[in-house]
Amino acid sequence: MPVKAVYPDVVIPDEDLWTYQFEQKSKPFAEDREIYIDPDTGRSYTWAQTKATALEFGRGLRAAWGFQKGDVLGFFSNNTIDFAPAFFGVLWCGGAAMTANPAYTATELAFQLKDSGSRGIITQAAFLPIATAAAKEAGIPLDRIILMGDGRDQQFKHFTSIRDTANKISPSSRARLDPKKDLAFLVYSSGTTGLPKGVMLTHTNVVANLVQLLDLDGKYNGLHHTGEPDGKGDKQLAILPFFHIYGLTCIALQGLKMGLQVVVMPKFDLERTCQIIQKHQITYMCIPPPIVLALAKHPLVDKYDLSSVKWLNSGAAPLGKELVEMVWQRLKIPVMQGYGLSETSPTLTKGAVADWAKYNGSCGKLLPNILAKIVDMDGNELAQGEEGELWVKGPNVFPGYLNRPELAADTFSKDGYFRTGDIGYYDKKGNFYITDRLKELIKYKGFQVPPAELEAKLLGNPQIDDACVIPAHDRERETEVPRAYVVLKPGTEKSDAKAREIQEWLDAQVAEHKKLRGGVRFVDEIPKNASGKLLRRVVREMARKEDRV
Ligand code: 4UV
Repeated sequence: MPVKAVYPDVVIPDEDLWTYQFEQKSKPFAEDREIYIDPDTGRSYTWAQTKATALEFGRGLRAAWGFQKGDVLGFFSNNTIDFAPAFFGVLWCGGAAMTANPAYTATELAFQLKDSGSRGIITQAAFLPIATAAAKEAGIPLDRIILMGDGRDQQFKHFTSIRDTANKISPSSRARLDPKKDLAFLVYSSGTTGLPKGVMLTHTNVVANLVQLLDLDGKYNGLHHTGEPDGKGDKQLAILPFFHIYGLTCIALQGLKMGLQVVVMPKFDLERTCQIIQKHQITYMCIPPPIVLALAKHPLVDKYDLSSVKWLNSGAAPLGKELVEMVWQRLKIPVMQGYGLSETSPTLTKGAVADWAKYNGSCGKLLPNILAKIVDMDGNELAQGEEGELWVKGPNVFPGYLNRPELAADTFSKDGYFRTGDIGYYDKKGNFYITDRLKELIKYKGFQVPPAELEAKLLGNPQIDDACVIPAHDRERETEVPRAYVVLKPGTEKSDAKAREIQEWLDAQVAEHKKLRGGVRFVDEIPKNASGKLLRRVVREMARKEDRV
């Protein structure tokens, strides 16, 4: 029997995201409540301003470009308070927002623009050199690049000026959507294997995950638009990027729906984080494990008063129990874990704050309406306590990868479960533990690094005969790092200098988070099975031995 969430089911409204966020008859907080706050400039959006700006931008986009239902706009930006008003503008038109990591190279961005069929790009002035190069490569006219954030550029329109044409379009002409079919977001993930693919997230997927999260965070984790520490309600620091599903749903969207304030940081910096926590009296944060590490160990932390923080949620990559204990000893802040994937909008399991110490190491319990099973290699269901692959079913699970129907059979089981590619087990109380990964994905500080992408580049090097990239473990930084095992062409000298040369050659072609921080190792052959399939597990064992994990 599949495992059912211990929390009672919740009702998922059959609504698109705009209706769910902006058109409810009653709302528990005032419309002039500030939601998105820029700590550097003091600029902010209230709930009502977010809606009004999105509406104007949507009307402007439709007037200027004829942007309509089914169209895609590529978001290439780090965090800014303009992010949510801009993507809601896209949703107003009936389009989908595709998000890309602003650390990408032009080629990486162009791939995603082409693959998603993006009609334009919204970015910030600092990213224009890459955005324009990628637009050229993807065949997007340069007048389809618009800006958001504080920077301006003479050549490119800011999204506030595209809004000037809005009056040509009626405010009541919002696109009518089928929430179960129409897409709200296209985020990219390499899934269990291969290159990044467009994860199609429907309006229902995202609305469902918000309803599921709200139930847990409101009832068990004490999040509220009024209350501690000053009666002004909970306030989160958005360190996680909005281009990644964890930041998009669990911060940008959840904050707006619950009336929680979101102080938006453009990019992580430890000292700035501590300053903002102290100044803005931040009450909770969603973060990846390397930031838990910094809070546990970095000397800077002692200079600041972080006592306003009620709890931290760590996710996106594995977290060591010891660090959780260290944060408690040092700061008296409970750390719990959440777990999910881009493909599940994202949250599948989350801890309740009262349980953090008792179930340290667990990623929490299934959110309402989710069914799960742990299976062996043949898909047979395993019992409680037994380790296997985690399969899930629920309203937040995506329908498939964009333009890749041939992947459906590998992505979903015959009985409709999504195969996460993660290995774990659950205990008697329904707490889940993620212990390993079956799929080839590497996570550097929570960011995806698809090994297939790096291997393809390595194989294009004339000095290399074969290559395999696997996750090595960097204890100092509490993260996985990509390491390449390489077979050199006969006669090529194996030396430290050659390893460095290959590493630098590859690093120059990829985004910052994909760099071969785990180094290059030379081997005589890459282990393969009889049909020539790479035996990654064997290579991973080699790395584990070397790293003594
Ligand atoms: O697709 P993605 O990049 O998505 C994420 C999502 C992270 C989330 C989501 C909801 C939360 O509440 C939360 O705390 C974090 O990262 O990568 C998905 C893969 O990341 C690994 C796992 O291999 C997924 O398949 N992963 C995500 N969370 C954890 C994790 C975790 N807590 N422990 C171990 N691995």
